Amino acid sequence: MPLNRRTFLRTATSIGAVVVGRALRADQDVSRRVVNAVPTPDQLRWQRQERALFLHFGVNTFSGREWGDGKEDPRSFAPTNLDARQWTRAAKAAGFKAVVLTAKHHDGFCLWPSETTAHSVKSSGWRNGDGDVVREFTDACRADGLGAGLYLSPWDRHEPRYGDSPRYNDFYEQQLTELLTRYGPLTEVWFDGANGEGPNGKRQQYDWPRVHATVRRLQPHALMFSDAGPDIRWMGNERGVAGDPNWCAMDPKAVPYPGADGPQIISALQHGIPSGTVWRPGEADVSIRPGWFWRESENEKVRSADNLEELYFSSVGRNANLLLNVPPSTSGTLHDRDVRALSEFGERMRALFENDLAAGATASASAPTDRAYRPALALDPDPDSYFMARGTDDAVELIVSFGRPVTFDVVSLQEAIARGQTVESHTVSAIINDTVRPIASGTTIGHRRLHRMEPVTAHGLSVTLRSSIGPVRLSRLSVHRHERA
Ligand code: FUL
Repeated sequence: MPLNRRTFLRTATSIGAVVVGRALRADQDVSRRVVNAVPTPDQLRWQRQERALFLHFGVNTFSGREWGDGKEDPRSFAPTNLDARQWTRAAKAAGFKAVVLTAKHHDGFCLWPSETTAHSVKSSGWRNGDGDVVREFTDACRADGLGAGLYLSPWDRHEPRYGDSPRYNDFYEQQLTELLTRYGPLTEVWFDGANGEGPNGKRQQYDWPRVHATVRRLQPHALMFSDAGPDIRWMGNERGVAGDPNWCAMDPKAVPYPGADGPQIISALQHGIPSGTVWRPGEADVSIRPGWFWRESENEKVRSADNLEELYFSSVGRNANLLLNVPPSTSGTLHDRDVRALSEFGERMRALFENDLAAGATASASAPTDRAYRPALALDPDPDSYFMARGTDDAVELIVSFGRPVTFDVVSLQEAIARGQTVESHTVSAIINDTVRPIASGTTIGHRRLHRMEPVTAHGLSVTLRSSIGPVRLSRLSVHRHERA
């Protein structure tokens, strides 16, 4: 049934969407031009953090397995020198703003003294059975001013109630409640979709609406991650590569539950859906090592700073957050090699982005603008001020003049995503004397789009922005150069 304007407005408001753009004609295609989801303040804060560290730690650290079978002896968990501050200091020094710890992986071993099971740190000899890794971790995050997130695997290979759906759901709810009530504010709760039981394995029907309601009630500011959101979506691979295009908006029906599989689902996760009614930005998870858990044999296979930079450009540079796994070793600390790679990477990113070579430039636009949205606002660092052209369906061109020759090899573009995401495609050209030469082009921008190129010396830039889903709002254009370039 076609929607008339009033019905549409009511519908859009009731589903939390906002209406943007010029006045609608009754015959306009509302699904494409008008509905535009926006982030909640917590999602916006999270997207601006860009980078988080992932810590896979547990009995697998000591067995060398990726997926424990739940039969591990709790006494095998025996870190010799656990130091959660070493984790958070390394994260902070490298520019990461939050850390997510596996409180329970698929083997069911709990890193906190849960009342729900004996399969936990309580039964290990570590700290005489009085230890609590989740407590030490959350305390360390707070001491270093980092967000704290927890991963609680729904799939549990130890717990006998797993597969007895209502009873396991109660057990899971109790574990979740312990984590949500004992450790202060959490920024993220991570639900992975893995279930390797196979066709003859136990079938557990999770009660996702109950899980989501519990997190919202007990930790209203914590964002929930899973393939199916509701707040943050999986990027569809574990290689740290976001889709291109990558929209933050999503159709909630596209991925109906965590762990749903199929090519269409992966495509929806990778790209989002521009007309989607919910804001569900992507998080790209990837490990610094071949495995998720630490293994001595992989110490030589830690990614280099160059490789970590590639990941940054393929995730953050394509409008997704990067969740980089750096697993603690059997000592309970991050291995020297991982720390070295992290700190080199962090130092390189700091040096690259600390100076904006477009600072002091002047800007103009191809279309008229109101003063409140003048072109110069795309050059100031305030993420909430933006350049927006008035009333045109054509491509908008922003022209930036440096007033001197500037050599750069990275261009960063950002949309004012607090108001939604609309740019569908864009081209960046260098203005060299009187010539204009295209140097980069792409699809979506979103929170950030990064372009790398061979060093270019130019007097200015022209950025052409095309949108078919709403007004273009460019919050920032900045220009950078690698130190070694
Ligand atoms: C997957 C798990 O099966 C892996 O072990 C790892 O935890 C990864 C981040 O999520 O679903």
